[in-house]
Amino acid sequence: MNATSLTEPSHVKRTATIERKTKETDITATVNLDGTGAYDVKTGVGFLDHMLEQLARHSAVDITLRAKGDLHIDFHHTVEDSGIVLGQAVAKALGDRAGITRYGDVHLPMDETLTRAAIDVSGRPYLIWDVKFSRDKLGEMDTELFREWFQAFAQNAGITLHVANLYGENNHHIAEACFKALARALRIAVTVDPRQAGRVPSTKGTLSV
Ligand SMILES: [Mn+2]
Repeated sequence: MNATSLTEPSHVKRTATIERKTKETDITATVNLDGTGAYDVKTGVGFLDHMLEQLARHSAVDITLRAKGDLHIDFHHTVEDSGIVLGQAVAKALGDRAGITRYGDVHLPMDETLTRAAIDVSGRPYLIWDVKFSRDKLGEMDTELFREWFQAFAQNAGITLHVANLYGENNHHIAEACFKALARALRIAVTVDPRQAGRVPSTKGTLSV
């Protein structure tokens, strides 16, 4: 892969598919980092579908995801494993991470709610999650599962991710602003920066997971 091709994403397919099957879930995810935000998401958890559709739409990363999980137990495995598989797909699509912007951050407003997200596509997984909910459930989904999804995604995508809800009242807005903030920060961070000229944006020379 030469530097010229890396500055022109149309010449480098940054797509990946991951399939993962356990006794708890069976999940397939495909991403295209240079997409238009197209999505086709079915997890069996309505609120999670709504969130992952927001993630695709606002990151401009195309996301196809199918999950069959043990929802008769609860939503925990399906939510967490969806984060794992989507994170792995993003990591695979990033490849050696050469030429990317690497950092991205955003303040994302949604009516009365304001949420901040900052990303380093570092190869060093880390999540700071400073988000509290005043309700236990949104729809049928336990609000404690949002942290599980973000932890799984950050860990498997190989990104450092800080999410902080600065203020807000409505729990639907608080959750949705987290996903939209991730989307916008991710969009910036994974975008190919022509000034990197295909170099890995690190003085260490590697951002591999
Ligand atoms: Mn909504």
